[in-house]
Amino acid sequence: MGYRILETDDIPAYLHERGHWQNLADISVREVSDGNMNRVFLASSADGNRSLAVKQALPWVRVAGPSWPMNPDRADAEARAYEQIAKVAPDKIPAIHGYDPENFALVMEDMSDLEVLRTLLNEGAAYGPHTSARIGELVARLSFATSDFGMASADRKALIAASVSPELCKITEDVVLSEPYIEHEHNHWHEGLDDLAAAFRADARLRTEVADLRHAFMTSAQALLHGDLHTGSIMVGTREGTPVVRVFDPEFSFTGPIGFDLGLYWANTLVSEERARALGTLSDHEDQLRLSWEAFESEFRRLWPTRVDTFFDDAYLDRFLRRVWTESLGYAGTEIIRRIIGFAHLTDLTTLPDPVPASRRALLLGRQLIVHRDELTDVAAVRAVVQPPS
Ligand code: SR1
Ligand code: MG
Repeated sequence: MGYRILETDDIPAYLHERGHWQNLADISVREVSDGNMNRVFLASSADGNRSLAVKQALPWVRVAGPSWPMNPDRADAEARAYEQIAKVAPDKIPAIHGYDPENFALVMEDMSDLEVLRTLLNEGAAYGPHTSARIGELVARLSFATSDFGMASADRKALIAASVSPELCKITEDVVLSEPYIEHEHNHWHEGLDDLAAAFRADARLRTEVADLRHAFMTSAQALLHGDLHTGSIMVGTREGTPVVRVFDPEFSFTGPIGFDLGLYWANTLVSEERARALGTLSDHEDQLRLSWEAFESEFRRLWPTRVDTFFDDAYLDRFLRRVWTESLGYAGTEIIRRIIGFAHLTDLTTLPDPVPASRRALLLGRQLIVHRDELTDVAAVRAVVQPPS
């Protein structure tokens, strides 16, 4: 039949055809699309005992419409990423019930009993002790398993080839790693930020450092990444008294620098911290970079003895982790900056009564993280940049 764009009314028959739902009499469907790229529908039974989510990639960027075409085969990358993550951290992603490559649609667990982390944080909630640790652990497990430490060389080459994702990588190369530093129609910002946006475009040092990070993004196939690990790609909650953390939306997945995943998460925690500081609701925000890094590092070190290639010795592990740390800081800086003067802004800042003071702080922090990343050798040094001693 070929690819067709699913509408709300199509979902019952679609789920039936695909063998996911027998009795269509008791099904109701609503669209809950929220992200920038795709459509999501939730189907549930009248008695509330059964529900499924259907996510479909459109042939364009959802928030931009048909004027920004985008190959829907990005859903293939998402399905492949879920497969890889399921091997090492099945408890940290939604259950996937099926992938339909013809329609670029995933049928998956309904997570509407959980909350998007960004939404909770914007409402004033704390992170709690588990979230960032689980994220650090997930990045360590996925990246170790899909690196040259966790896979035989030939298998790795096959993974790299299978994970090539030119269109989605180009989005990141553009909207995160170049456009904010040049004149571009995608860029916009709050009027109180004109001077900083202009200063960043004229900042040769900043631009060269971003070029370095951009080139590493393009060439450094260290491991399979989630590729868009911000707080809107994470759901949290409690099930049967147990804290639950689920990462979703890995459509930007490809083999790239591990620091890109950690850096995106850090950027979003740091921006949430600026929001909380502006509103006087600061709680455990300041701890999140440390918690996620410590969990990442200890899990990566725990896995190290299982590496498949022992020419990589313990001294090399230290060097490698140092590189990941430094690049994570740089990517955190680029993510902060693009979310304020580039494309796809963050509600953390845009919904503040006055977004300007917190946005200015965040922009300057982003620049520091990029330009001084080599000198920021530990968490304390980073914290001193986030909150300079008064
Ligand atoms: C055109 S897409 C803009 C952003 O939305 C996605 O969630 C990624 O963060 C991307 O950079
Ligand atoms: Mg997304």
